[in-house]
Amino acid sequence: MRTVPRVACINDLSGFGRCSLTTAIPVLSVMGVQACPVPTAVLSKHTGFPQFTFTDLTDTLTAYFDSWDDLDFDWIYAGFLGSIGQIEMVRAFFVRQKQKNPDCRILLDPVMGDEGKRYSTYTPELCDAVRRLVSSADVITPNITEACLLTGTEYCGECLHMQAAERLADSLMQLGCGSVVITGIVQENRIGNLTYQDGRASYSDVHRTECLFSGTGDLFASVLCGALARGKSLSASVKIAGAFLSEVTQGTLREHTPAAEGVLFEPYLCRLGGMLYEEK
Ligand code: PXL
Repeated sequence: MRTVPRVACINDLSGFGRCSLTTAIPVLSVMGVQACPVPTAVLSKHTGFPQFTFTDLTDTLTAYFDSWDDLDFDWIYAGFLGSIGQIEMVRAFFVRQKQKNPDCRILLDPVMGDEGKRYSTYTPELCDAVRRLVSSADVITPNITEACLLTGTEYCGECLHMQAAERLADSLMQLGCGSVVITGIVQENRIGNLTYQDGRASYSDVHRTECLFSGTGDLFASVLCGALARGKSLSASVKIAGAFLSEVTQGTLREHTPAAEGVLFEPYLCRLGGMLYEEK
């Protein structure tokens, strides 16, 4: 393993709203991981705002990936994808990188929606293409909405019995990924993540804040990716990400930050390096 692990971060760049690359890059850096961005689209604000500009960068991606042919990565972390063509290019990049480095691992956060709704840019065709991409991933981190969209399951809210969550995780595994983390499962005043790996499910939860901030899933996946790239196990990485999310969302609530502006993670970033050493 490199002293500083190298991660290709395939995601959009949203100028305002703390999500995708503006979350992944600082989080990975502070965790001692080199973040190498592949911007899939440039937005002035994320799509949760009433108006924003959206520039799709699909046409730039082939040359971008080609120029990385002399590089190899320890992890690839892919999130928001803007078009079907782009998903095919990302899949080709996965294949090429795995050929170059069989130890290269892929974390796919299938960013498609939240609270039972698809994001406005996510057409059903785009969801189908993401479903196909899941088969190439080692770890996927859907929230409940995304898990339902991927498996064709009816969405019945964020409260999920463990048996239903395990069934959902099982259906996701059928899509061909290595392991599954279903995020944001609500049980009364707790919120947790179900990890499904090697045929076994485990669950860890934390105190829940009432407000749902944009970009929470991106922050979770970024911390998870940082911990995994630093050699932590999947279950330890999920606990680190869950504990960090709990701390920052409580802090964000105290500041009365508008939910669309995202999780106020900046004051807490410096804690992340230390958390790697606390969780075995
Ligand atoms: O946080 C997920 C996300 C990522 N990228 C863009 C988004 C969103 C959620 O709204 O709009 C552009």
